[in-house]
Amino acid sequence: MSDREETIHLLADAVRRFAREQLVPAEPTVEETDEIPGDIVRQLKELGLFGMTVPEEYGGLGLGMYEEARLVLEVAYASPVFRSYFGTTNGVGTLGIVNDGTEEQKRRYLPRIATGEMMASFCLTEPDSGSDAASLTTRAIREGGYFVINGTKRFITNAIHAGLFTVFARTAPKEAGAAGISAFLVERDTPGITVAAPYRKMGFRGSHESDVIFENCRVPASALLGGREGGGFKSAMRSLDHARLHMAAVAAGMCERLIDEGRRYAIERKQFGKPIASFQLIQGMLADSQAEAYAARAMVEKAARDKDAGHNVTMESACCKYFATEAAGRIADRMLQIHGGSGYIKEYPIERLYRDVRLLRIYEGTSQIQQLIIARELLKQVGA
Ligand code: COS
Repeated sequence: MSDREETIHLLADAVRRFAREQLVPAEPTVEETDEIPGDIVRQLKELGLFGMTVPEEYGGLGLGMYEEARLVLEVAYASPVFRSYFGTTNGVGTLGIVNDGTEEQKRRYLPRIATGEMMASFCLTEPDSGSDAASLTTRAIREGGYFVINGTKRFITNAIHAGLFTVFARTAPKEAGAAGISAFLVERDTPGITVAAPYRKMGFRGSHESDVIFENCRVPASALLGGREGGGFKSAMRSLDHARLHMAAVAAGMCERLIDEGRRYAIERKQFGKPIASFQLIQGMLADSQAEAYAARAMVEKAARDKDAGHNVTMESACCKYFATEAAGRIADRMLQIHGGSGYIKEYPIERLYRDVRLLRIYEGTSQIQQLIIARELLKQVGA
């Protein structure tokens, strides 16, 4: 094992223990209070998790995709809400800067993001532009050395905590389509930004999503990501390729937890004079789930290694996100079924995890969008 591999191995081990010993026991409190306790946030920072994707020269861990996936698989054993707190920041909230930012932009933001001092949100979705991201209508109009941004962004994760927003806005008329979209790095204290109260959701309590409204929000031209107009859509897609692989790792980590919950209950619970784990119909549900969880994990690890080797993984990350999140949904359903009536009450974690896992098939591109991407890339391979 190289020194680097040894370090990552130790870190993954520390994250594994942290998830199981600290995060899992904190889940009921997070559910009740809708907040992640300050002590846990402090420990997430100490582990360096806010800086996973930030290169070492800017104070982050500078992880490759495989290394990132390893940590995410461990942390996602606990409620996905914990991951959401730092993972969105240094996922879609930061990847645009890492991939496309100017040197000045990297120096200004990445060190603070890496320590968790500054959180970052990704503002792409709008009330009338979700899956069809290229149809967004937020405008950024150049006025001398400034751009004036107007528009509403929807479902923005961590907006109430964020110090920085990556905002996608149209700098060219609608007819220019995706090529007319630019990205801006907008600081929270810029006049003209309103962050609405967080939504009340089906699950994911402890993670906060809000509308962010930009009204005549004037930002200097230096806020333009990469200093270049028109590159915003491609930058967003590139960030999403990465984030979808990360999300597949979240789903694969959750699969392991869900199976542990189902197995534990199946061993404890007795009916017809025996633990229900001894019944073959229960075993069938466990076996199908384990096979799918293993497949999800193997896919993520393979695609992550391919990405690290420099391959384009647009299709593979869509395959991973699609398969792993759908598998997690099926597994949550089976594990709840194993719990029977007890799965439907709030006493067992499965009821909450079942609600939480539902979101994975929707955000960062629905399953149907992943299908479209997979088919598009497959056809592209033969020039069709
Ligand atoms: N990486 C780099 N460039 C990409 C890309 C990728 N993964 N995907 C598309 N592009 C480029 C294309 O090559 C094209 O550029 P050219 O015109 O120079 O060829 C441009 O971006 C437009 O691509 P396309 O025509 O495929 O865009 P569409 O409008 O058809 O949209 C989908 C494509 C549906 C895939 C996109 O809108 C999408 O991902 N939607 C879901 C959005 C989402 O995930 N939202 C979740 C909330 S954000 S957390």
